Amino acid sequence: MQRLRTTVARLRPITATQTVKSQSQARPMAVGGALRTFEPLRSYTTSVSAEPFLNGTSSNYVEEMYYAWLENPRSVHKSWDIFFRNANAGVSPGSAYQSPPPLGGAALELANAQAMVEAQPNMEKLVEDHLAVQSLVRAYQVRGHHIAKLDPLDIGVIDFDESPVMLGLKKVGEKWFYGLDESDLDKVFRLPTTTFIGGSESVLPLREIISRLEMAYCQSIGVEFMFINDLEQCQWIRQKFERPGVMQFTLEEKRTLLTRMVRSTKFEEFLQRKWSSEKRFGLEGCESLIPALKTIIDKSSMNGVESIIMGMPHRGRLNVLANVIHKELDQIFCQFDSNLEAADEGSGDVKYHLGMWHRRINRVTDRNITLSLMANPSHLEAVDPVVQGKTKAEQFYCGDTEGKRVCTHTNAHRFFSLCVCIYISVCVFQVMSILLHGDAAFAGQGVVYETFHLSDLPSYTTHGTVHVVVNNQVGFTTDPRVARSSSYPTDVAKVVNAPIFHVNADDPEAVMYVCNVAAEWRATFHKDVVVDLVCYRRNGHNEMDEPLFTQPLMYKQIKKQKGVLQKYSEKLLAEGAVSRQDYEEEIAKYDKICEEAHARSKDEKILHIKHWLDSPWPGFFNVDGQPKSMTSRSTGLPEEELVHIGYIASSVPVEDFTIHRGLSRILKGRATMVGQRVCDWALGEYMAFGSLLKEGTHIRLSGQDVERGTFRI
Ligand SMILES: Cc1ncc(C[n+]2csc(CCOP(=O)(O)OP(=O)(O)O)c2C)c(N)n1
Repeated sequence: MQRLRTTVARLRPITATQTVKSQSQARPMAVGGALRTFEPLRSYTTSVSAEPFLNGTSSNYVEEMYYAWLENPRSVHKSWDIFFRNANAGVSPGSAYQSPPPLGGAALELANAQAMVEAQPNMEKLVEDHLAVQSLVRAYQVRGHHIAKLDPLDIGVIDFDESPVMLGLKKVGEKWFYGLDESDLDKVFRLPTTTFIGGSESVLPLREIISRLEMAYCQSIGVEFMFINDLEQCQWIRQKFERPGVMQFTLEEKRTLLTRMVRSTKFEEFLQRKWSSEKRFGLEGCESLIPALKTIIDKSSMNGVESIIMGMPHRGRLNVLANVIHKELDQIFCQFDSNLEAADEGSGDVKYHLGMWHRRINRVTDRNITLSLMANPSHLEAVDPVVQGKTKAEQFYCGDTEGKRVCTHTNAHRFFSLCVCIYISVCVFQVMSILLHGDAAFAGQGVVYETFHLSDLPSYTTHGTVHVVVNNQVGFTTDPRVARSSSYPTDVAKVVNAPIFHVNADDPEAVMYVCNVAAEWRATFHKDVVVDLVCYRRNGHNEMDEPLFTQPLMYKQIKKQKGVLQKYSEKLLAEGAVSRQDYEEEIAKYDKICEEAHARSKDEKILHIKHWLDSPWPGFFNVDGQPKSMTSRSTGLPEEELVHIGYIASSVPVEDFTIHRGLSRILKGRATMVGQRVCDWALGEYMAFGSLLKEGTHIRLSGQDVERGTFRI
């Protein structure tokens, strides 16, 4: 009812006070008697205002009746059913009304009404067409991603044969699937409240409806979200992708994007030029990953995030270290020098496994941001829960309990802080995580599913992780069709109702758009979200591998493929957004940066592990950069303190609280042990936890049975 009222309220301006226009004039606005119908077929001859029962407050009632009738004609009284059928068929409101059937004469009345309806065959078609348009809109929202142009190679590794049928435009005989046909294209339809394609228009011709749905759902972005069981979240996503003109970028944004693409592409080219026979697990084919991550970081910084913890496997790791985290290039390049000596144990082969920590100013927002890429083992996704654990811990110690900036100070403080600009220090420091994945590993490793299940648990949530999948459509040498049973590698994310934005990685603007939306989603709903970068892998799994052995057709296509930087620069040059000279200067500038860093890297003789840590660990190293000696203080406690903790562990914490008899026995047994100066394993653990708590150290026991204390009593 509430929904109906809202709908009616929105339609009020076009209700009973308007007089009916002639058929040609009236198009495309629906008018008169609140009838949610289609103008070309309406032909009232009397002013609606001439009918007293359609005016004033009764018009609200009529409207509600009408909408209820549209949904289900049997839900209203028969007399209203007849009235609406007649009115919809073009009978004037005065004549459309027929008195309710008297007792005993019902059959006759019904027969009359039926006759009137049958005399107006168009009315049924009207309702059918209207419902068909609603189904069509919904079909695009649900399955538009099946026919979106997601694959830069256009080789269609996913088979969505049934899609055109589902989208309702497949011909079944002379009609399309939902019963519309080409003759309906110029008819005007009222848009349902579940779409935003109209912008400020509430009615559109069918031709325009289809074209706008195609724009929103079937270009470079495929949005998977209709499985989400929250109406507000679905509406939020619809408006982000459906509103006309959402994908527009300023000149400055386009140039920044181009610069980021230059750096991402030229970094890999530089490594290839200098160390052509070294493995580097290059990013070629998914260069837009770098602007994608930078966009998520910029937007999150804008939303108040000050620390971002990231985890990723090997693909593009060096590029992320260089161009996202901003590790010094000479520190990266020196890793390729085989004469480099490890200063400490474990320093070998660090470039794909160790992490990095860096605090700096975000250039777009001018705010501080700390970026940390966690160390990872070779086991691809195994780092995922570790990233979440670190993020949770940082959030705990920063007081970030909700994933958003909460200022806890009073008004007086707020005024003071504004004056002296210390406001950042009194607000909660916000921490978030970003996880990167490979397509095969994302679908194949169970730890991904397990990590998703932690995402909404009160004790584990990190208030939303942005996941980015480098979906190069191959896992080492394995094709998707033999690597997973789901259509997309990302289907696993559906278990937590995370929206999934598939995007063609050869369209950097579309990538930037979805990354902005993903970061906003996290800031708005504090829930996980997935960006699936559909791309390709230009070389083999590593640069030494020959992919033509196992994927000959795919690699024939890849060899013909123009690089994404070339495509995007050509687009901006054609638009006049950038001049050729500026573009070439940008490339030369970055090449110079790389060459200079390369020259400096030759001076590095010793590899220090401290340059590759993902946390600052102040106080861990001495001034020479060496770990301080590992001594630990005595942790013993006086007996009276242990006895005190033991007795606390044997008591009921709340007064007048009745506990289970079995538990009471356990507590008594514990008190006896304390009195006898003996201790079992569980009491020993209790004493350890108690002493830590007593000195103010936070303890978190985590696992399925901690509430019962299965292994503790
Ligand atoms: C847990 C685990 N299983 C298997 C491997 C072996 N392995 C290394 S890379 C790789 C393919 C990964 O493919 P994908 O996730 O698509 O990433 P890509 O290399 O294509 O970027 C495999 C199976 C591994 N390192 N760790």
